[in-house]
Amino acid sequence: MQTRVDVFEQIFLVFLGLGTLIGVVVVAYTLYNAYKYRDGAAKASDEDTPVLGELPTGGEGGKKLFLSFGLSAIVVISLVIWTYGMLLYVEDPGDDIPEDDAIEIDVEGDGFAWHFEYENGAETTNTMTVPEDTPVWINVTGGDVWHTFGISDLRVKADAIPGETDETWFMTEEAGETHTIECFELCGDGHSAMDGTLDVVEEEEFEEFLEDEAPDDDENGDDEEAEDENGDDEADDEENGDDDEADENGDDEEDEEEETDDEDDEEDDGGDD
Ligand SMILES: [Cu+2]
Repeated sequence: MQTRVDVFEQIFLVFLGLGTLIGVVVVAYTLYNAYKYRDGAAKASDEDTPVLGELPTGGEGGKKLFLSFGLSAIVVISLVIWTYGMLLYVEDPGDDIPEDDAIEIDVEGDGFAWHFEYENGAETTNTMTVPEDTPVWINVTGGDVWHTFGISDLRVKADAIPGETDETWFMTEEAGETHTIECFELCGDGHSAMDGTLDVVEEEEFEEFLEDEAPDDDENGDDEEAEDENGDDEADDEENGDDDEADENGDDEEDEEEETDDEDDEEDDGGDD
Protein backbone atom coordinates (compact mmCIF):
# COMPACT_ATOMS: atom_id res chain seq x y z
CA MET A 1 0.00 0.00 0.00
CA GLN A 2 1.19 3.49 -0.85
CA THR A 3 0.94 6.06 1.90
CA ARG A 4 0.48 9.68 1.00
CA VAL A 5 4.07 10.32 2.08
CA ASP A 6 5.16 7.87 -0.67
CA VAL A 7 2.79 9.45 -3.19
CA PHE A 8 3.96 13.02 -2.62
CA GLU A 9 7.58 11.85 -2.48
CA GLN A 10 7.10 10.21 -5.90
CA ILE A 11 5.43 13.29 -7.40
CA PHE A 12 8.23 15.47 -6.05
CA LEU A 13 10.98 13.19 -7.42
CA VAL A 14 9.36 12.84 -10.86
CA PHE A 15 8.95 16.64 -11.16
CA LEU A 16 12.48 17.22 -9.89
CA GLY A 17 13.92 14.59 -12.27
CA LEU A 18 12.04 15.77 -15.37
CA GLY A 19 12.67 19.43 -14.50
CA THR A 20 16.40 18.78 -14.18
CA LEU A 21 16.54 16.71 -17.39
CA ILE A 22 14.67 19.32 -19.45
CA GLY A 23 16.71 22.12 -17.86
CA VAL A 24 19.96 20.37 -18.81
CA VAL A 25 18.78 19.77 -22.41
CA VAL A 26 17.59 23.39 -22.87
CA VAL A 27 20.70 24.99 -21.35
CA ALA A 28 23.04 22.63 -23.24
CA TYR A 29 21.27 23.31 -26.58
CA THR A 30 21.38 27.08 -25.91
CA LEU A 31 25.11 26.95 -25.17
CA TYR A 32 25.70 24.73 -28.22
CA ASN A 33 23.99 27.28 -30.49
CA ALA A 34 25.74 30.20 -28.83
CA TYR A 35 29.04 28.49 -29.58
CA LYS A 36 28.07 27.38 -33.09
CA TYR A 37 26.93 30.85 -34.18
CA ARG A 38 29.56 32.77 -32.27
CA ASP A 39 31.02 35.86 -33.89
CA GLY A 40 33.97 35.09 -36.15
CA ALA A 41 33.29 31.37 -36.45
CA ALA A 42 33.78 29.68 -39.79
CA LYS A 43 30.29 29.31 -41.33
CA ALA A 44 29.45 25.75 -42.31
CA SER A 45 26.37 26.71 -44.31
CA ASP A 46 24.89 30.16 -44.92
CA GLU A 47 21.33 28.85 -45.00
CA ASP A 48 21.40 27.92 -41.31
CA THR A 49 22.68 31.27 -40.05
CA PRO A 50 20.10 33.67 -38.59
CA VAL A 51 20.34 37.13 -40.15
CA LEU A 52 19.48 40.33 -38.30
CA GLY A 53 16.00 41.62 -39.20
CA GLU A 54 14.91 38.38 -40.91
CA LEU A 55 12.50 35.85 -39.39
CA PRO A 56 14.12 32.41 -39.23
CA THR A 57 12.27 29.90 -41.41
CA GLY A 58 13.50 26.85 -39.53
CA GLY A 59 15.07 25.56 -42.70
CA GLU A 60 13.35 22.17 -42.56
CA GLY A 61 9.68 23.10 -42.90
CA GLY A 62 9.20 23.84 -39.20
CA LYS A 63 10.44 20.40 -38.13
CA LYS A 64 12.31 21.71 -35.09
CA LEU A 65 9.38 23.87 -34.00
CA PHE A 66 6.97 20.95 -34.36
CA LEU A 67 9.33 18.63 -32.49
CA SER A 68 9.83 20.99 -29.54
CA PHE A 69 6.11 21.82 -29.23
CA GLY A 70 5.21 18.15 -29.59
CA LEU A 71 7.68 16.99 -26.94
CA SER A 72 6.62 19.75 -24.52
CA ALA A 73 2.95 18.88 -24.98
CA ILE A 74 3.59 15.18 -24.38
CA VAL A 75 5.61 15.88 -21.22
CA VAL A 76 3.18 18.44 -19.77
CA ILE A 77 -0.02 16.51 -20.59
CA SER A 78 1.33 13.20 -19.23
CA LEU A 79 2.48 14.94 -16.05
CA VAL A 80 -0.93 16.56 -15.53
CA ILE A 81 -2.80 13.27 -16.05
CA TRP A 82 -0.43 11.21 -13.91
CA THR A 83 -0.37 13.75 -11.05
CA TYR A 84 -4.15 14.07 -11.13
CA GLY A 85 -4.46 10.31 -10.85
CA MET A 86 -2.05 10.22 -7.92
CA LEU A 87 -3.98 12.99 -6.13
CA LEU A 88 -7.26 11.14 -6.69
CA TYR A 89 -5.64 8.14 -5.02
CA VAL A 90 -4.55 10.33 -2.10
CA GLU A 91 -8.11 11.60 -1.67
CA ASP A 92 -9.67 8.15 -1.94
CA PRO A 93 -7.40 5.10 -1.78
CA GLY A 94 -10.46 2.83 -2.13
CA ASP A 95 -9.79 -0.81 -1.30
CA ASP A 96 -6.18 -0.04 -0.45
CA ILE A 97 -7.31 0.91 3.05
CA PRO A 98 -8.86 -1.97 4.97
CA GLU A 99 -11.91 -0.47 6.65
CA ASP A 100 -11.78 -2.72 9.74
CA ASP A 101 -8.25 -1.64 10.38
CA ALA A 102 -8.78 2.12 10.03
CA ILE A 103 -9.64 4.38 12.95
CA GLU A 104 -11.61 7.60 12.72
CA ILE A 105 -11.04 10.81 14.67
CA ASP A 106 -13.07 14.04 14.61
CA VAL A 107 -10.84 17.11 14.64
CA GLU A 108 -12.00 20.63 15.50
CA GLY A 109 -9.87 23.76 15.38
CA ASP A 110 -11.29 26.20 17.89
CA GLY A 111 -9.91 28.95 20.10
CA PHE A 112 -6.37 28.48 18.75
CA ALA A 113 -6.35 24.84 19.90
CA TRP A 114 -7.02 21.44 18.33
CA HIS A 115 -9.75 19.27 19.84
CA PHE A 116 -9.90 15.56 19.07
CA GLU A 117 -12.80 13.17 19.58
CA TYR A 118 -12.29 9.45 19.20
CA GLU A 119 -14.81 6.79 18.18
CA ASN A 120 -15.64 5.85 21.77
CA GLY A 121 -16.30 9.47 22.77
CA ALA A 122 -12.87 10.07 24.34
CA GLU A 123 -11.71 13.66 23.95
CA THR A 124 -8.30 15.30 24.05
CA THR A 125 -6.92 18.74 23.30
CA ASN A 126 -3.75 19.43 21.31
CA THR A 127 -2.44 15.86 21.66
CA MET A 128 -3.66 13.32 19.16
CA THR A 129 -2.83 9.74 20.10
CA VAL A 130 -2.90 7.09 17.38
CA PRO A 131 -1.85 3.43 17.14
CA GLU A 132 1.17 2.46 15.03
CA ASP A 133 0.94 1.14 11.48
CA THR A 134 -2.72 2.09 11.14
CA PRO A 135 -4.68 4.13 8.61
CA VAL A 136 -6.29 7.11 10.36
CA TRP A 137 -9.25 8.92 8.84
CA ILE A 138 -9.85 12.42 10.17
CA ASN A 139 -12.98 14.58 9.84
CA VAL A 140 -11.78 18.14 10.20
CA THR A 141 -13.92 21.16 11.00
CA GLY A 142 -13.59 24.59 12.60
CA GLY A 143 -15.38 25.96 15.64
CA ASP A 144 -14.77 29.70 15.39
CA VAL A 145 -12.85 30.82 12.30
CA TRP A 146 -11.04 29.21 9.36
CA HIS A 147 -8.07 27.08 10.39
CA THR A 148 -6.10 24.44 8.49
CA PHE A 149 -5.06 21.22 10.15
CA GLY A 150 -1.61 20.13 9.03
CA ILE A 151 1.07 17.54 9.78
CA SER A 152 4.02 18.31 7.49
CA ASP A 153 5.87 15.03 8.19
CA LEU A 154 2.91 12.98 7.00
CA ARG A 155 1.87 15.37 4.19
CA VAL A 156 -1.49 15.94 5.87
CA LYS A 157 -3.40 19.15 5.23
CA ALA A 158 -7.14 19.70 5.66
CA ASP A 159 -9.20 22.87 5.92
CA ALA A 160 -10.92 23.40 9.27
CA ILE A 161 -13.92 25.56 8.34
CA PRO A 162 -16.96 26.15 10.58
CA GLY A 163 -20.00 24.32 9.22
CA GLU A 164 -17.98 22.16 6.83
CA THR A 165 -16.15 18.86 7.21
CA ASP A 166 -13.01 18.01 5.31
CA GLU A 167 -12.06 14.33 5.31
CA THR A 168 -8.60 12.97 4.76
CA TRP A 169 -6.43 10.10 5.91
CA PHE A 170 -2.87 9.26 6.75
CA MET A 171 -0.87 6.21 7.66
CA THR A 172 1.03 5.98 10.92
CA GLU A 173 4.37 4.25 11.09
CA GLU A 174 6.43 3.15 14.11
CA ALA A 175 5.37 3.55 17.74
CA GLY A 176 7.36 6.17 19.63
CA GLU A 177 7.30 8.66 16.75
CA THR A 178 5.90 12.12 17.36
CA HIS A 179 4.89 14.62 14.72
CA THR A 180 4.05 18.29 15.03
CA ILE A 181 0.52 19.41 14.24
CA GLU A 182 0.27 22.99 13.00
CA CYS A 183 -2.32 25.45 11.77
CA PHE A 184 -1.67 26.48 8.15
CA GLU A 185 -4.30 29.22 7.94
CA LEU A 186 -3.55 32.66 9.35
CA CYS A 187 -6.44 32.62 11.81
CA GLY A 188 -5.73 35.26 14.46
CA ASP A 189 -3.27 36.38 17.08
CA GLY A 190 -2.91 32.84 18.51
CA HIS A 191 -2.14 31.33 15.09
CA SER A 192 1.59 30.79 15.59
CA ALA A 193 1.01 29.04 18.91
CA MET A 194 -1.68 26.75 17.49
CA ASP A 195 0.54 23.68 17.69
CA GLY A 196 -0.28 20.15 18.70
CA THR A 197 1.45 16.78 18.87
CA LEU A 198 0.67 13.53 17.15
CA ASP A 199 1.78 10.65 19.38
CA VAL A 200 2.18 7.29 17.71
CA VAL A 201 1.90 4.50 20.29
CA GLU A 202 1.66 0.72 20.34
CA GLU A 203 -1.74 -0.88 19.76
CA GLU A 204 -2.12 -1.94 23.43
CA GLU A 205 -1.15 1.49 24.70
CA PHE A 206 -3.73 3.03 22.38
CA GLU A 207 -6.47 0.75 23.74
CA GLU A 208 -5.48 1.75 27.30
CA PHE A 209 -5.51 5.41 26.31
CA LEU A 210 -9.04 5.06 24.88
CA GLU A 211 -10.25 3.35 28.05
CA ASP A 212 -8.67 5.99 30.30
CA GLU A 213 -10.10 8.90 28.34
CA ALA A 214 -13.48 7.31 27.65
CA PRO A 215 -16.51 8.99 29.20
CA ASP A 216 -17.25 6.25 31.80
CA ASP A 217 -20.95 5.46 32.41
CA ASP A 218 -20.61 4.59 36.13
CA GLU A 219 -18.74 7.77 36.94
CA ASN A 220 -21.33 9.82 35.12
CA GLY A 221 -24.02 8.15 37.23
CA ASP A 222 -22.24 9.32 40.38
CA ASP A 223 -21.90 12.83 38.99
CA GLU A 224 -25.61 13.00 38.31
CA GLU A 225 -26.38 12.10 41.90
CA ALA A 226 -24.04 14.83 43.07
CA GLU A 227 -25.83 17.27 40.77
CA ASP A 228 -29.16 16.27 42.28
CA GLU A 229 -27.84 17.07 45.73
CA ASN A 230 -26.79 20.48 44.51
CA GLY A 231 -30.23 20.95 43.05
CA ASP A 232 -31.79 20.40 46.48
CA ASP A 233 -29.46 22.99 47.97
CA GLU A 234 -30.56 25.52 45.42
CA ALA A 235 -34.18 24.84 46.27
CA ASP A 236 -33.36 25.52 49.92
CA ASP A 237 -31.81 28.83 49.01
CA GLU A 238 -34.90 29.87 47.13
CA GLU A 239 -37.03 29.29 50.19
CA ASN A 240 -35.14 32.06 51.96
CA GLY A 241 -36.78 34.81 49.90
CA ASP A 242 -35.46 37.64 52.08
CA ASP A 243 -31.82 36.79 51.47
CA ASP A 244 -32.34 36.71 47.70
CA GLU A 245 -33.44 40.34 47.53
CA ALA A 246 -30.29 41.41 49.30
CA ASP A 247 -28.24 39.27 46.92
CA GLU A 248 -29.91 40.78 43.87
CA ASN A 249 -29.06 44.28 45.03
CA GLY A 250 -25.52 43.20 45.61
CA ASP A 251 -25.32 41.74 42.08
CA ASP A 252 -26.67 44.92 40.51
CA GLU A 253 -24.01 47.01 42.15
CA GLU A 254 -21.35 44.65 40.88
CA ASP A 255 -22.81 44.83 37.38
CA GLU A 256 -22.70 48.59 37.41
CA GLU A 257 -19.08 48.50 38.48
CA GLU A 258 -18.26 46.11 35.64
CA GLU A 259 -19.96 48.35 33.11
CA THR A 260 -17.92 51.32 34.30
CA ASP A 261 -14.77 49.24 33.99
CA ASP A 262 -15.69 48.27 30.43
CA GLU A 263 -16.19 51.89 29.46
CA ASP A 264 -12.80 52.74 30.91
CA ASP A 265 -11.27 49.89 28.88
CA GLU A 266 -12.85 51.15 25.68
CA GLU A 267 -11.47 54.60 26.31
CA ASP A 268 -8.05 53.11 26.95
CA ASP A 269 -8.24 51.15 23.70
CA GLY A 270 -9.21 54.26 21.81
CA GLY A 271 -6.28 56.11 23.30
CA ASP A 272 -3.85 53.40 22.13
CA ASP A 273 -5.09 53.61 18.59
CU1 LIG B 1 -5.63 28.35 13.24
